[in-house]
Amino acid sequence: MKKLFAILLALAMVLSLSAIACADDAKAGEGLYIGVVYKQSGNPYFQAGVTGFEKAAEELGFTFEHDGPEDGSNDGQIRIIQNYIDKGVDALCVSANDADGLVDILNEAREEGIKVLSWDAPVAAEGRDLDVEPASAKEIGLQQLRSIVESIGGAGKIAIVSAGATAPNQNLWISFIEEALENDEAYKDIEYAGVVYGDDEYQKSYDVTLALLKANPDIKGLIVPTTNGAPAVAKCVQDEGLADQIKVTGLTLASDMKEYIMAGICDATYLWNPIELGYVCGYAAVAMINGEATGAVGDTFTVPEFEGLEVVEKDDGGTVLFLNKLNAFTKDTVDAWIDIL
Ligand code: RAM
Repeated sequence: MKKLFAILLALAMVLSLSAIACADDAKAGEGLYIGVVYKQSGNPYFQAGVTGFEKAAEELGFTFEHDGPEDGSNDGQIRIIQNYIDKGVDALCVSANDADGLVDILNEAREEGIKVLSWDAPVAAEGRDLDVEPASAKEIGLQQLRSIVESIGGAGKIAIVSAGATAPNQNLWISFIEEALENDEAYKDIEYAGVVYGDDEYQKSYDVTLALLKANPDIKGLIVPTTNGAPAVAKCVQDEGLADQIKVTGLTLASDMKEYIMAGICDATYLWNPIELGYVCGYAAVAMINGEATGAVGDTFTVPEFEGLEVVEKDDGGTVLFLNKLNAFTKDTVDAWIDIL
């Protein structure tokens, strides 16, 4: 009897140990379904972001769909989000074309229990649970300003060629650039010609740059805080034979800009790694669906190879998770990045 009891006990221990092992093997995102929305389809920057979500999905076991409107419109994003709500997603990860334009539809989603995260371009605070950003908007904006001012030798006229007029991320970066231009003594010799919008379309960015240069023949520097706009702007400068007179900086893919960096039109351009942005957002979404985090200040996320991911307050009244990795692409560093971005 004692022997039988011992055998049964041993069996029970083996079974419970294997149950623990199985539980360990179960992936945190198994059975979860996420809808990823970006500003526009066909933009390589967002394709890189999707690669990051794919990596997170492989590791965590969730499934996801991704989509963005062809025309970069708010209405197009509303249609995509409605479709995801109808399909029963557990979380939405949205890069917004208009911070306020998605608040109503996203709050409808939240009422149905869907977690709402913005990534890349923030949704207004009242329409999201958490914003995931590459770095502080102030730092991203000022890095580009410091860079162009250095490139043009500290004095002269500059302008900005941005994405869409309502783009929440570009508008924030620009607001910090404009604030510094107005208030910081370091920029007293900089004349500012304002912003034109290329709507994240190559041809439109080229055309508005051409018009800007015709209207301001004395421009010395251009800031282009959009990956779609930057190569078009640099090409325009090159085509106009102005490579010796005008410097360009901005937020760019390395592969798009190598040619213009090597030609000396850009001393440096910048970008975080959008693959990492999608990757971290995928991890954050799963943790929030599983109730391990709500997106409140102080929440932390465990993501392989990332440290110190802690939610902080954002000055729009919501909360944000920063990756804090901004890379510079120069003659010396661009080659290390062109196969990645
Ligand atoms: C474009 C988009 C995106 C922005 C990058 C820098 O691809 O406007 O939102 O983050 O540029």
